[in-house]
Amino acid sequence: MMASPAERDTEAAAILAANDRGGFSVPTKGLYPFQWNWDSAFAAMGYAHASGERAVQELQSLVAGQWPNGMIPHIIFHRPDPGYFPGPEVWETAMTPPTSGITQPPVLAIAIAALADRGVLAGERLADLLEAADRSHAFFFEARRDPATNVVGVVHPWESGRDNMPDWDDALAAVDASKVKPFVRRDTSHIDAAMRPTKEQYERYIALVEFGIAVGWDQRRIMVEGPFFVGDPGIAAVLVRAERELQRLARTIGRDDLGGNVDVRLPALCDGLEALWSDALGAYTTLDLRTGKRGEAVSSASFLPFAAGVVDAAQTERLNAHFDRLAARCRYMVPSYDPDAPTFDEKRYWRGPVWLVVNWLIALGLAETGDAARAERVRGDSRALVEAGGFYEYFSPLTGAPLGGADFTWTAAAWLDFAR
Ligand code: 2M8
Repeated sequence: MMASPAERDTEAAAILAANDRGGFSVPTKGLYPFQWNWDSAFAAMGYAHASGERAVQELQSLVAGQWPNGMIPHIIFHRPDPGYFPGPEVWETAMTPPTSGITQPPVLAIAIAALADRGVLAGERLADLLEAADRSHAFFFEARRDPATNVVGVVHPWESGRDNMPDWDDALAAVDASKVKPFVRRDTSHIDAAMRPTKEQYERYIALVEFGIAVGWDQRRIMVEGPFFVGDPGIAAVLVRAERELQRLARTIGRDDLGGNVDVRLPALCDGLEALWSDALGAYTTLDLRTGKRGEAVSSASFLPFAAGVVDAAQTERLNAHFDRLAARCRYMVPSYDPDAPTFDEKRYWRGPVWLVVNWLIALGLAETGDAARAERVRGDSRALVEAGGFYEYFSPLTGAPLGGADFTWTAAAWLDFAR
């Protein structure tokens, strides 16, 4: 049902309030009952529209889960909830508060910058959050960067945030799941199984968790010896942008010590991102760091390097050609996977549907490179999706049908801060 922008504003604020668990948000009631890493960073930018204090709290509660090695885990289990699998008893990380054992795209510094620029985050609290971001970026550099290529990769598809994107298929299929004990998924009791990853994929997701447990969650061993390590243009591009934001803010507040390591890390990270450019495809794509195989189709992550400020003129031309081809095929940009690929699936999670938070970062990058028209296509489509369909987890790029969980925190935040 089509709602007016003002009605959607009210609904978005109500969703953020309803998903507030007292200082941290859950992505949505039922399906995801804990705090998720990149969801929270986007949520903070949404909360800032109602309360700067609440926005700052969201980031503080996120960094409360940071590990001694600097990793900010992908889930923080502040309170038990039987409604999600795998919960803390499966991860066995022995952290306080209990957490998962992997990370997610480091949107944190981007959110810190947004709050600081709005004037709701300053002084000691800003410095403390920047320090947490710096330690998290150092973790990526040490434990998620292939030293030979400088490519930043993920050790689990869940780390990418784009869980079942087809580019992970081959590397995931090679993971041995024969010893995984039987388990009961909870996601398919909340959502139609046709919109979620398959059973075979879930078994391998759990096999990767069991590998982490077997090596005592030694994050370098997981990168070097683990069964899955794939270069990810999504996480690599977000990290480069996050490093730039960290450096800018550290300089602004006269704390060069906090941004000092960026000088060392950034050139390597930019080289690593360039190593994810596929000339055959004319786009950034994944690179399996065990086998050397590159992803063969564009995904929404192919357009994220615009926000990292690394795309040259020749690359822009080739990415624009893909963008325009996708834009002609899809009523709503940006599909999470190439609709011309045989593995595209209009409804299945990260294999095709549009996600507003990815659109948010893509549009930001396009606008910064001076491409107002394509940026506006992405923003306008995002707005139209919510106006017609509400605050769903994801949407069909072909019809705009709302999919996945309802009343979603980051979709509400994306509406308030980007799409409307
Ligand atoms: C989805 O991932 C979780 C695992 O982390 C799941 O399916 O159980 C992804 O869309 C991820 O990007 C997101 O952060 C999370 C919570 O919204 O859900």
